[in-house]
This record gives sequence, structure tokens and C-alpha cells, in this order.
Amino acid sequence: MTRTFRSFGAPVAPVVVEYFTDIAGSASVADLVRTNLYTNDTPTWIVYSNLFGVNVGINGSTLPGLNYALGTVAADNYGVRAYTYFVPPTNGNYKFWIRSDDGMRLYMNTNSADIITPTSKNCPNGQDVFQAMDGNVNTKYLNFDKVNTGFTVTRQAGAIVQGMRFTTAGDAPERDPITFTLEGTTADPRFGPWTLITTASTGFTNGIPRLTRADFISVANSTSYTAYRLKFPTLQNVTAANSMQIAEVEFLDANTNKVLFAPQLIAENAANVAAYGVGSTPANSITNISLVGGQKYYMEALLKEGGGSDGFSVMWTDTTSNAAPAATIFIPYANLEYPALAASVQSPVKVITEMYLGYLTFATPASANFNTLAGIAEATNFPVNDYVGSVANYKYIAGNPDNISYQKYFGFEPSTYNTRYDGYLGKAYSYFVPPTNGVYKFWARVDDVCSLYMNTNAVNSTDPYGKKTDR
Ligand SMILES: [Ca+2]
Ligand SMILES: [Ca+2]
Ligand SMILES: [Ca+2]
Ligand SMILES: [Ca+2]
Repeated sequence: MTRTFRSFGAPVAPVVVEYFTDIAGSASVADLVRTNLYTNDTPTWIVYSNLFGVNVGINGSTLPGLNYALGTVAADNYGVRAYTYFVPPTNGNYKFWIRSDDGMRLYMNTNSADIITPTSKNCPNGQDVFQAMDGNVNTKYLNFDKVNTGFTVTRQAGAIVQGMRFTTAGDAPERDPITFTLEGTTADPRFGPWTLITTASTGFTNGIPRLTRADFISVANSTSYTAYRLKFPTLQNVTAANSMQIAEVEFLDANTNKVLFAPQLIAENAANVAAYGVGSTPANSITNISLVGGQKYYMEALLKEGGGSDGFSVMWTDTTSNAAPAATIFIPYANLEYPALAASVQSPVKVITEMYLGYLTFATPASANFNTLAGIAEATNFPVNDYVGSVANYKYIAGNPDNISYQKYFGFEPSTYNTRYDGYLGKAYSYFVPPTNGVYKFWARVDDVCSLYMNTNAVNSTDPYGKKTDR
């Protein structure tokens, strides 16, 4: 019997969807953004969609929702971060409508495809990096990692920054950044190299009042960089401060016009709104957005599912319309585009993972259980009988996984939290590219058991048939 090795091409669907499974808490997005999986940027998996939404019917729970001998597996207590480029069909003013079960937030860069990436996500709910460039002095970016926190703005096209201006946050002056470094690159912002443009004072003197915009700071720069990295190396009182915080950061040209823009919150549902609305939090609804037809705009949604039904969707109308769109329509495929730049920075995937669900037990012989290597041998070979419990083996042998997803690292839920899935076989594959010639030792960390295979032969190193195992 010959088995065919399968591989899957790089994803091309326009919407990147990151799942964070089995995060406890309520149905509020606040309980997504504070969870370790989210703040550590380690989604359980990444998939791609043609729809800017998840389970857009919002009618019943998404898969697996399985009932079988091991019990019920429900898709509850998970979070989603989905992002894409929205491409408007025509010039005009747009109003976006959201519907979700349960809490949801919709962010959009209403000026460009540019994205903003924090140095870390160690932030309280509602005080993340988006609040540093939302034009609102009453919102702030707070980062508990304190020294050298900041963020990167990555652009689709270059811009020449020749000035900076900072605004103090509403409280705790000890957290005020006193100096900043500004760097630029025209290369991949994940790797640089970065050029130091300036190190200077923010203009926040000791005793500066709260919610105050400091003086314009001229920056000597004539280079059009495609990414700018801002960091705050010193604070007003680093010992007393528990964090760095800042209300507003402006990247300006010599005439004090803004040249960099970030996504901002344009709609929010605090809880279930199964019909389209402009958000159940009116203060966060921006319903008159001027856009240029054919241009790309970054759009991102956050969803936190508690229990019961799941999902979200987004649609738009003319700003003058007060009639909600029908719940059955969504942003057309033609108005979405794969966010190549954003994905390369935020979700760079090089690993494919598969899941085969529904293994009842690996109990033949009794020693071959879930947490023994004999269990893997039984799960990946022809079953000992044709009972229904053997279906999972046939799915593996036939190469029909229940789901295919992607990873940023060679792992699957690397912190070994509960995925909410039990009784499954998983498979991950990638190419390993050694940095130097040498002798290597590989270490595996797993809950429950794994076998690691590798083709260690230089002559056919990418051929999966050359693989060998060393446990
Ligand atoms: Ca559910
Ligand atoms: Ca702000
Ligand atoms: Ca729900
Ligand atoms: Ca386990």
C-alpha cells in the first residue's frame, strides 16, 4: 500500500482569521484581549476565508459541536481576530453595520492600508496601541512592559516623517515618556535593518498638565521609509510607574500635517446583536466614513464567544440609510483583498497543521491509550475492525482531515492550554532550514504524546519519504 504525501498551497483567501480557543470569561471582547494566548500573539490556529465574518449565519454553534462517546465538544469560550483589506467600489461616504453573537469590535484604518503593531500586547482592555493614534486625547495606550515600549507603523507606500508631537494621558504623570527613539526602515519591519532617525525629548517636562499636547518636535529626515518604529526608553519616574502611557502620538510633515494613520474603533457590540446595527455602544460608532474607490483600507474585527450560538458579520450602506441590511448579505468578495502586508507582519505562516477528530479510544491493546506512543501507532494505521469508531483512522489514511490550519511556529497551542478538542490526532509539517552547518539536537514538548519525523538526508532533504523518526 502506497500513501501519497499531500501538501497544500499558500493561502490566498482575502480574510485572515486567528482563533484563540478555550479562553474562559464572559461574552465580552475584554475577555479576549486580556488572555495569554492573545497578548502573547499565539493563536491556536490561523485559517483563511472569503467572508469577512465567522459562522455568518449566527445560528447554532460552529463545529465541532460534536456529541460522541467521550462527551460533548462545543465551540464556546473562544475568541477571533479577523482582518482584511476593504476595497470600496466607488468614492463616497460609507456606513458600516455589524452583527454578532456575542461581543464584537470593528476597527478600520479609514485613511489607508497601514497597520500599527505594538512592541507587546501587555495592555489593559481598551488601552491598547490603537488608542495612541485615534485622535482622541481622552483615550490612551498603556503598556505594562514600561521601558522601551512603543509601536511600529507599517505603510503600504513610503512617507517622510519630519516632525513628532505627543499628548499626555489623563493621570499618573510618573508614566509619561520623557524621551523617544524614532527609527525607519524600507525593509521587512520584522527584521529590519532599522536606521535611527532621532533620539529626542518628547517635550513632556516635569509637571506638565494632563491631556496636554507638547510642542512640535522637528525631525531631520528626508527618507521615505515604509515603516517607522517608535520606542520610549525613559519615563518620568520609572520606579513609581507601573507602566508607560500616552494619549496621542502624531507623525507629521514639516507643516504639521499628519502623514501616518492607524486603525480606529468604528463600531462595537457589547453583547448579542443578531441583526445588523451600527454598534450597541453609540459612543464608539463612526458612521460617516469618506473612502476612495479602489483603494485598500485595513479592517479588523475582534469577537469573543461565550456560549450558545457563534459568529459575526459586517456590511455597509450609504451613510444616509437608516435601514439595516438584511442579515443574509455580507461584504462581497470583490471588495475584499488578501492583506499581504499586514499578514506578513502579523500572521506570517510557514507551518501547516491538520486535525483528525473523533478517535473514541486507542485501547487495543489496552496499553495503547491516548498518552502512549502505541496510541499514535494505532491512530495512524489500519484499524483492527470496521466499527464506527474506526472512521477516524480511515480519515487519516485517506488524507481527509477535519480541518487544515496554519501556524506561525512549528507547534500547535504551544503553551499546551486546552484547545477544547479531545480524542483527536494532529499533524504539523514544515521545512526546517538550519542557520549554519552543524550537528543538531531537537527537543519536543507535548501534551499528550508526539512522534517527530525529519528527513535528515542532504541529498533529498525535502522529500517526505526520506523521513525518519527519533523519539
Ligand atoms: Ca458557541
Ligand atoms: Ca488617544
Ligand atoms: Ca454565543
Ligand atoms: Ca491532553
